Amino acid sequence: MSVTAVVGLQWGDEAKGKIVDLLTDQHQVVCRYLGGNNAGHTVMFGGKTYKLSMLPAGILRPGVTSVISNGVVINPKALLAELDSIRKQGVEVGQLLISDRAHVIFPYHMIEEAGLEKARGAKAIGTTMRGIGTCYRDKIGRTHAIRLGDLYRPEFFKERLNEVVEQKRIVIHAVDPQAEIPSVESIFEDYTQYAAKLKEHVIDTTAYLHRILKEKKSLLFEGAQGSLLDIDHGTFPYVTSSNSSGCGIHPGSGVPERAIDRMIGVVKAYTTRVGGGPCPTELTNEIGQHIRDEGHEYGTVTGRPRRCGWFDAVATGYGSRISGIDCIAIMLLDVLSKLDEIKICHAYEINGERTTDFPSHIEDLAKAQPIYRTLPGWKKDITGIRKMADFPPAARQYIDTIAELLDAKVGFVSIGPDREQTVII
Ligand code: 2SA
Ligand code: MG
Repeated sequence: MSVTAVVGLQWGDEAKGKIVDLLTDQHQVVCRYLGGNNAGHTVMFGGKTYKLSMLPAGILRPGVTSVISNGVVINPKALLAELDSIRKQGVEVGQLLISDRAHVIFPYHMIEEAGLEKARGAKAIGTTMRGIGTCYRDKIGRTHAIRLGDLYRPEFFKERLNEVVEQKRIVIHAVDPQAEIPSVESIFEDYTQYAAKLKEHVIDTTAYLHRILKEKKSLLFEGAQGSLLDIDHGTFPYVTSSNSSGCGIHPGSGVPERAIDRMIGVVKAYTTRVGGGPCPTELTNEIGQHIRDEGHEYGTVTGRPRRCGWFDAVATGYGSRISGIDCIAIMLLDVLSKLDEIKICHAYEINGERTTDFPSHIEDLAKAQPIYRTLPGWKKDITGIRKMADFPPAARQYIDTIAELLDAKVGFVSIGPDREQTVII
C-alpha cells in the first residue's frame, strides 16, 4: 500500500496524464489537488482518446475512487459538462468525491480576468481565461470567496453572493465600464442547480483521505501544470495561481508530505511553455516548429501553439529540487527522433556570469543565455522499444545526460502515446 505523487517539473504539459493513467490501476484512490479547468490531460485508453480537464484520470477506471480535493478551484458548469462528455464516450463514471472546501469559479471571475489581461497589454500573463487566478485571488483575500460547501446553505449563499457581486461590479467596471455582469438572481439560480446535480459527490475530502490512509489504501496524487508555474517558486508573475509543484500537495489535500512514499517528477524530453514569460531555451526557428509539429504541441484547453525549445536542465533541475522527487519520467522522447543533433542547456550566462541556479527574478531569467551541450541525434524510430537496453546508443546517451544533470534516477521513458509505448525501469 503506498502513496504516490506525479508532478510536472517544467511549465506543464509534460504528459503527466499518461503516467497517472499507467499508475491508476495500482491505486485505489486518485486525487487531483490543485488548479481547475485550466489543466488539460490527454489520456489514451482502450483505443480511445479522452481529454480530461478537472476530472482525475482515475475516473476512467471502474473501481478507482476519484477525489477533487480542497486545493482545486471548481467551475461547476464546466465540471458537469466534462462528466457528461465522458459519459457520452461510454465511460461508466466510478466514485467521484469533491471537497466542500474547494473554492468556486463564478462568471465574474472570467470577466474580471479578461479585463485584467487586456489591461496588461504586451505584459499579459497569457492565462487560459478560465477565471483561475481571480478565483484563487478571492480565496487568499477571503472577503469575496465562496466555497462549494456554501452553495448548500441557500441563505448563507445568497447573502454572500449579494455582497460579492456588488463589490465585483465596482472592481470590474473600473477596468471595463462596458462589461456585463450577470445578476445575483441568475447566478444564484444557475449555481443552485449545478450544486444540486453535484450534491451526491460533495463531502469533506480531507477527512476521507485521512481515513483511507489509516486503512492503508493506496493513493495517487495527480499534479496539474508544472513546478515552474508554481505561484511561490515559479517564474513569477508568469505562473498559475496555485502551488503547482510538489509543494502543493499538502495545502491542496490536507495530506502531509511525509505520507508520500514516491514522488515521480515528469519531464518532457524538450521544453514547452504556453502563455507569457521568459523561456531561455525557446527556439523560434524551424527546429522549434519541427518539435511543435512532431509533438503536436498545441494547448489542450485553449488550442494555443506551445512555445518549444531544447531541454533546459537548469530550469527542470530547479523544478525537481522544489518538488523533491524520487525518480523522473522522461516523456515524448520519440518527438526528437528525426533531429541530427540535440542540445541540452546545462547552465545559464547572466550578465556575463555563469550559473546553474535558476534565477529568482524574471528580469534575470529574461537575460539568461543558455549554455548548451550538443549530443548526436539517434535518427531512428524508437516507438517500438520496450527495454532500456534496446535504445540506440545516442538515445541512451541523451537519457543518461538528462538523468545526470538532474541528479535523478529514471523511472520511466515514454516513446509514444500508447500505454504500451513506455519503458518502465
Ligand atoms: P492560468 O489560466 O491563470 O492558470 O494561467 C497562468 C499561466 O499558467 C499557464 N497554464 C498552463 N500551461 C500549460 N498547460 C496548461 N494547461 C493547458 C494545456 C493550457 C492550454 O494542457 O495545454 O490549453 O492552453 C496550463 N494552464 C495554465 C498559462 O499558460 C499561463 O502562462
Ligand atoms: Mg496539459
